[in-house]
Amino acid sequence: MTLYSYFRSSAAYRARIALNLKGVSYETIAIHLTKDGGQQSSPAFRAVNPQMRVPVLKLPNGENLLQSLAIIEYLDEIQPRPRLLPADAEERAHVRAVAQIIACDIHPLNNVGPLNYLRHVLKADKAAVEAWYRHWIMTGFEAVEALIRPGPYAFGPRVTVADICLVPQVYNARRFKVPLDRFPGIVAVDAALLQLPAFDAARPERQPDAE
Ligand SMILES: N[C@@H](CCC(=O)N[C@@H](CS)C(=O)NCC(=O)O)C(=O)O
Repeated sequence: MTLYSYFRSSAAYRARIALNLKGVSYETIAIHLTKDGGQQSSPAFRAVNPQMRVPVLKLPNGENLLQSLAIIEYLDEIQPRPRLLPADAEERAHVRAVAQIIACDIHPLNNVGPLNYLRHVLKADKAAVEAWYRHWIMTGFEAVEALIRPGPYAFGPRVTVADICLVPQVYNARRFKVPLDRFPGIVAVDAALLQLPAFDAARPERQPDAE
C-alpha cells in the first residue's frame, strides 16, 4: 500500500499508527502542505483526492481511500487483529465518541484551511490565531479527559481508535504550546502509548519527509 502523507499532519499520523498496529507495510509519498503554495492543491494530487487533503491510502488495486477514520476502519475490517474497536456495542460507541470529539470537533477548527481563513480573510493577528487554536483544544480536551478511563490506554489495556486519535492531537497541542497540566489522564495515556513501537514509528520526526 502507499500512504500520501505529511509528517506533521495529525490525520496522516492517525493512519500511520493504524497501519503500524496492523503490521501493514506501506510506502510514503510526501505531500508538503505549505511548500509550492501547498502541494495538495496540485492537479496531480487533486486527481488522487478531490478534497486535496492527506491522508490518502492507495491500495494495491489502485483505489484511493480518503479520510483517516474511514481508512482506519477499512484496515480494521480487512485485518481484524488486533481489533481497534471493542467487540461490545456500548463500549464501541464510547470509543468512537472520543475519537470523533478529536477528529470531528477539535481538529477541523484548527486545520490549515480555517487557520488561513482567520489570518488572511478575517485578518486575525498571530495572538488571536493562537488563542483560537488553544481554545478549541482546551474545550475538547476537557471532554476527553472526563470520558477516558486510563488503564493504561484511553479505554483500558487494549489500544483503540480513541488512542489513535489522541496521540496526534496531543502532538499538535504541544507543538502550539497549549498547557496540558489540566489533563493528567490524557498526558498519562499519551506517554503510555508512545512506548509502543507502532506509535513510536509513526511520530512526525521519524517520517521520511520530516524537517
Ligand atoms: N477529516 C480528515 C482531515 C484531513 C485533513 O484535513 N488533513 C489536513 C492535514 S492534517 C490537510 O491535508 N490539510 C490540507 C489543507 O487544508 O489544505 C481526515 O481525518 O482524514
